[in-house]
Amino acid sequence: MEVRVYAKRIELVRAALRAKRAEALLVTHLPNIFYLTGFTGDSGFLLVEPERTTLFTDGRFRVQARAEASWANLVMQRAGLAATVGAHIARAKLSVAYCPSQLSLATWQAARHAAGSKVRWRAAEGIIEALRAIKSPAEVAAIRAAGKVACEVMHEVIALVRPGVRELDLAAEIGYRLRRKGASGESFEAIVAAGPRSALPHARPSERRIGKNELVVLDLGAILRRYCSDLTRTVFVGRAPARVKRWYRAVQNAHAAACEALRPGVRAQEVDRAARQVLQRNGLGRFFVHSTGHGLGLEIHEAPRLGKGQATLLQAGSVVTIEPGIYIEGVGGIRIEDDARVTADGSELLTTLGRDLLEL
Ligand SMILES: [Mn+2]
Repeated sequence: MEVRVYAKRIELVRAALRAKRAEALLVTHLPNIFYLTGFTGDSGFLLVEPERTTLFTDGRFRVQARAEASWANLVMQRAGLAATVGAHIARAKLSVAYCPSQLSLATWQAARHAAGSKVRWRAAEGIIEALRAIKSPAEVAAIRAAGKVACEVMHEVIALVRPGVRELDLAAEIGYRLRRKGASGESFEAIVAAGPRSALPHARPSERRIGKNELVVLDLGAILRRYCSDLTRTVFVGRAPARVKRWYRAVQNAHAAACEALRPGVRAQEVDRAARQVLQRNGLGRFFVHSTGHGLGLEIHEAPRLGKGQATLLQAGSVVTIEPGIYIEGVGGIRIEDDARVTADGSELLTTLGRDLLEL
């Protein structure tokens, strides 16, 4: 990414800081540090100051930090990262905003101790997350590419689903095939859950072998150019009985209703409600135990959240999952999940793999 991309993001942070009446922002969450600088090291803090941006890291990342964020003021940690940052803040005499949910108590105490009693700290959640919620065209392109890889692997792995195959075997195929197609890794540990285990929304793949006449939920995602995708399909091994077809159609209709509701200017909770109402009308409301979707980007779960009570107004440029599902204990589960972009006047699906029920 070009330097001016980071410069622009940092200017937006400074504008948000002025509104919060703080002079600097301490950034401790690595995806946020990457978003503002391009630094990919796995240890570091960032301080956005009025006239400069200071990146704190240790000797392991000196060369990398110079290469990735040569424009930043680079400070190598001495005693510890938090103490180094605190001492820097004390010298600069700044009032500092920080994000409590992204700071351990130990780090917070060490930084505050080193900064001394004169520094004014202001808790401020979500400043960078609000910026990250609106994707640039380049970010959307990366998520779209990650979604394409996910769709290709889903298509291939569905062809491997048959009685006798272990969930773990399919999960291993998913990880391998994602990487072979250029992913740097999986957005999360893939879910392969068959039979009654498909009723666990976040089942971990097990030794269990897929049987005949079972639902199988596959949930996977690729990380490409550091951006995540997230895709779920549910298939049936054998000929699906009428009730499974009915359930599947309800989830499919809930998915379509949520996609239809997804547009700029609506509240996030309205998209959730659109999906929930379809399932409720089909008598399945109580089996929908999670929210309809979540933002995704540098992280697999980020703003905005599409759930009950989420009053955020959706804006063009957000990328979210749409993933209604039902989970019937002892029987099985069905989830259909795609990634969608909020456009100027509606939404567009970034993952396009077919979503009709496959009977294998
Ligand atoms: Mn998801």
